[in-house]
Amino acid sequence: RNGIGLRPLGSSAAEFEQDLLSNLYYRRGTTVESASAQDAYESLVLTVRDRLAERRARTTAAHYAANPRWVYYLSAEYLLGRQLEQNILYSGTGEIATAAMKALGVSPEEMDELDIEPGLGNGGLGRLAACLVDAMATLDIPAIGYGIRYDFGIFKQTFVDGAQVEKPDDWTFQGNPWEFPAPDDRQTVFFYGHTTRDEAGRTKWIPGEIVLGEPSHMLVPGYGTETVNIVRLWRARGSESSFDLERFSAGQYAEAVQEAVRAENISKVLYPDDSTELGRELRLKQQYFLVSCSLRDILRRFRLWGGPLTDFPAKSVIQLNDTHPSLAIPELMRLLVDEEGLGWDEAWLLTQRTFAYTCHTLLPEALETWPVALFERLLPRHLEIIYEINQRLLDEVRSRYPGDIDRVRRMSLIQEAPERRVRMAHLAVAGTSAVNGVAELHSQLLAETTLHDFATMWPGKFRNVTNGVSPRRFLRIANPALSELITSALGDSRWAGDLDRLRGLERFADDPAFLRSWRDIKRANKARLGLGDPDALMDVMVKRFHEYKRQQLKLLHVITQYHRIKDNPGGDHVPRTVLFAGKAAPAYHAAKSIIRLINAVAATIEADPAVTPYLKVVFPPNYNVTLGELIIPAADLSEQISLAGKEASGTGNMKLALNGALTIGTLDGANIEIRERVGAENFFLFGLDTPAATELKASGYHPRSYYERDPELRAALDAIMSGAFGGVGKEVAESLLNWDEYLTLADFRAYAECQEAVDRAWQDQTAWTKASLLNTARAGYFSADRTVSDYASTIWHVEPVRVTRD
Ligand code: 26M
Repeated sequence: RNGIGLRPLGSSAAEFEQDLLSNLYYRRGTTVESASAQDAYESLVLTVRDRLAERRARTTAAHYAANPRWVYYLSAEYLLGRQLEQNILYSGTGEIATAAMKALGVSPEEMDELDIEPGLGNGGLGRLAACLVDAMATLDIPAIGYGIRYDFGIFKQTFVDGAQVEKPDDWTFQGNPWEFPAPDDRQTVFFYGHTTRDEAGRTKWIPGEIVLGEPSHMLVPGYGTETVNIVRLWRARGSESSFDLERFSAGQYAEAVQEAVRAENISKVLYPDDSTELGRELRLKQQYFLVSCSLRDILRRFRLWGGPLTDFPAKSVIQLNDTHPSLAIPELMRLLVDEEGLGWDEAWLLTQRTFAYTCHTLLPEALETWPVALFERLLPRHLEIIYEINQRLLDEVRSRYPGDIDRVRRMSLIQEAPERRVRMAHLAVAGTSAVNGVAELHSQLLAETTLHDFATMWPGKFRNVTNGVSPRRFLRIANPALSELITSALGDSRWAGDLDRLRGLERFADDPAFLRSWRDIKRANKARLGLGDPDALMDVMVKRFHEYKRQQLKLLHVITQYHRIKDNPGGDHVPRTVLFAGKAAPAYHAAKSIIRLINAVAATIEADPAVTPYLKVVFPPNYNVTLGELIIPAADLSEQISLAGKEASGTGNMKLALNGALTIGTLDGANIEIRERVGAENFFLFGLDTPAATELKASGYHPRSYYERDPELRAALDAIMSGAFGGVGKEVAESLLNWDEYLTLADFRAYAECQEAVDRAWQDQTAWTKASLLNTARAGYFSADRTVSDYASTIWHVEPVRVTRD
């Protein structure tokens, strides 16, 4: 028996198989003869899960004994990806699980197909949260990720006549065998109502609606360690009294459940928005629901220890993933002042010391603000607290900058015109002790532009923590063939937990046999993906659709290539497969038009036999983590072509470089750091930099002048305007010609020339493969383990707690 009083689960194939059978009989209640594939899958999940649950129990024991400072990561989104393969890898059950599957007559591939990806996020921010919780566990940091268990995740993207059509993602239709419900830990959440003062002068919030938050958790094991942390996800429920039996008995069935339905709608669906504001009441309710449940849970855990409240920040650091959970700041103030009876100043110091804030954008329209009127109705006490915070903030501004009325107006938590709104980013900066951007350039621009006044007043608060990605998910699991080659070259697989070790690959950069293996694997990954000729250059642009990311720039270049091939059918064109994948927010019409136009161009090219030998455009629908794991290892070229100064970091850029794709990119986000590390000679740089883009906008930008001066650009836009692609996409061309917010036309020529350099480089396959290898070898910095270790040492000030085997 080990330290937690359990006989450890067996590590032999026979024991694993026995446990699998037990689960099939006793948990699923079926037999080998009548088992469905789903029965086999769920039994397998339970068998793997039990092994992690045992580690989880030991982790909890170790954490309680150590009484450490905990990290609480608050995020409205988690894009965890499929769980089965990762949990088999992390639990070290690969061989015995494969043997047991064989004995049961099922294949790993079949089991993976049944493993549904929880799509509880939109894009980069949600996947970053998943990579960071993975890395926290890997580094033995005591941590909990808090989030929302949406009934419906990010919509499923389908194409109808080339246009995006959204379908609901009922991801738990078959249940979710990875999840542990914990109804005992449910919390009560208030909404609406009003505030009153009692005799002692304390404020009380009398709510108008009460909703329950029911938690469940998924296990987050670390790689190469015994630590198993959790993400705790809240689901909204009506209280027991929300069912109106009287009405039901009177036959008013809809009315009888309306209160419960209203409550449950809070966690019904993920908002499919990415960086465009949309001020829906239900969204604000979601945010407060997450914050209220999580903070009460954090305080409950703190009270288990029993120390004085003044020690709260010594035992807890709460990281806010963007402003989505920033209501946690006034909520903690409310709990400390109204419920615990602390004085304002003391409560404020504790609050500031507890929180840190990560900003993920620079786009002003993506900074959250909420109408004061909505706040007043939904969260009356929080608005009072925000006013009080604002008063003290602006007093400080006035005393630091006497007479500077404009600065006071700019820094206020309240925007006055055209309507009064609460600025959540200002609240997040005021209420935290550290604010970070997600790449060097982003952090610098935040301090110089978006949050300049705050950075001037509190320079010590502002940091950079460059993003990173999980090397396990995006190299070890996504690219098994390359992983094996790397392991055999380096002599062991320690690189997956210590990514700087990839440096050791550099000594194979001139080894012809090794380069041949490297290239063969890339080719096999393209064949596995099955989209286009595996000998063609695989040119990949995968990310959410947004005008600032400039999928339209890539598309204009595709049309130019099409024209060049048409004009010179016998030329020695480099064969390319151009792959686009990504979703557009359902209400983002301009982005959806670009999707529709890409599909129309793809169809036109596909129908032209003179062009198909050289150019193919593919657009697999429904890009998600699982599809990314298939596409990224197959990429030769990584498109990172956002307008400089707009992409906070990017993380797809890191995943692709790690898998040996060469980047064609602008000096934006983390592209800059990738280029510095992999070497300028292994990176295709083009386009305006941030100062040049700012300058061009300021001096009056006329997109039409580029159209007029550049015949190829003109031909591409004219083709769209004249209906060459089934009449589709005229609004895309018009918007570029008349406005072109993101300087697409200004960067077109530089981009086209840079793509010619790509073609030339591709013609020397040995040199290309060497550059590919060097991208992988030098991408170690972009491990999420490094990111988390930066957070731990510069912001969280936390220490690892080792979990022992017995
Ligand atoms: C806003 C309002 C209503 C509903 C949803 C939203 C919303 C949701 C997600 C707004 C923004 C959201 O995400 C922004 C995002 O993903 N940002 C990306 O974060 C990555 C991780 O730091 C960076 O690498 C990307 O550059 C950045 O665009």
